[in-house]
Parts: sequence; C-alpha cells; structure tokens
Amino acid sequence: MSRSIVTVIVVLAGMLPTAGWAASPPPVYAHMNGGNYFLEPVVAVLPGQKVVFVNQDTDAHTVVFYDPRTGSPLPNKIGTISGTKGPTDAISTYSVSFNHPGFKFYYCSVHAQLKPTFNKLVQPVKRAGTGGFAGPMAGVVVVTTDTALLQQNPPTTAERVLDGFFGG
Ligand SMILES: [Cu+2]
Repeated sequence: MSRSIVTVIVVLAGMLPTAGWAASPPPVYAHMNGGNYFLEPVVAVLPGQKVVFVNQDTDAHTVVFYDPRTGSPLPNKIGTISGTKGPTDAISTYSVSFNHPGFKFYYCSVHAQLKPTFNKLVQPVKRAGTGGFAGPMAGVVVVTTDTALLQQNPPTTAERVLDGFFGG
C-alpha cells in the first residue's frame, strides 16, 4: 500500500466520532415483557443518542427518570408505554435522549416505587403486590463519550424487537 493511501486512511479515521459512527448513531434498545423487569437495566449512550424502551408485554409500563438525591422526577423525562398485544401488532415504545454526560436513573412506577435510604437519598424497590421478577423494575442510562463503556451494552440492545421475548 502506498504511503499516500495510508495517509488518507489515517486522516479519514481521525475524522470519525468517538464511537465510530459517521452520522447519528443508531438507538440503543431496552426491552420489557410480562416478567416486569428491564432486560437491559444498564445501558450506555452518547449525549443525544436515543434510548428506545420497547414494551413486549400485554400490560402497560412506565419509565420515570428521577434524581436519586431527592426522588424528584426529571422534567419531560416520563414515559407511559401501553401494552403490545403480540408479535403481529404495533409495538409500543418510548424514546428519550440526554444532552449531557451523567447517570440517568429510572424506574417503572407501576411495578416499583422509590424509598428513602439516608437523608433524602432514594432507591427503587419492588412495589408490593406486583408479580414478576424478584428485583425492582428499574435501571440506569449512562450518558458518556467513553468508548469502553459504550461497547459494554448487551447485544440485545441493538435489536428493536426480540423474538421469543413476548409474554413473560
Ligand atoms: Cu412495569
């Protein structure tokens, strides 16, 4: 390979954004079903990159982002996702993105609730009387430009709808 071609390749590679996408990055998907949990409770995204919550359950869920220092919901970061009847029906989703790096905590207010721990700090717990998975229906979105963190997303976060994940 000639030196000029190598130079062009090196220059072009340097122009790619941190995560390697020339245009806007694809969404990161987080899924839920009748088991009442988020299958990928920790995902990382770039600032501005969408997280799409996909409801493959027949029942509704919510996604409420909150400040863990106070329990207050984040303005304009609350989604209600109606149920999806099945694989052949329209799939209900909620999309969200954040402009600045940080940890963005959320829970489903139907199946979990926030409880105080120390001072005004809160953590989600499973809502009494609800069924499904033993842990609270909650998660965190890590907004970052760190390539190592972005590469740790589970493979299912690249798929909009998961075959065989309906029901629960
Ligand atoms: Cu829920």
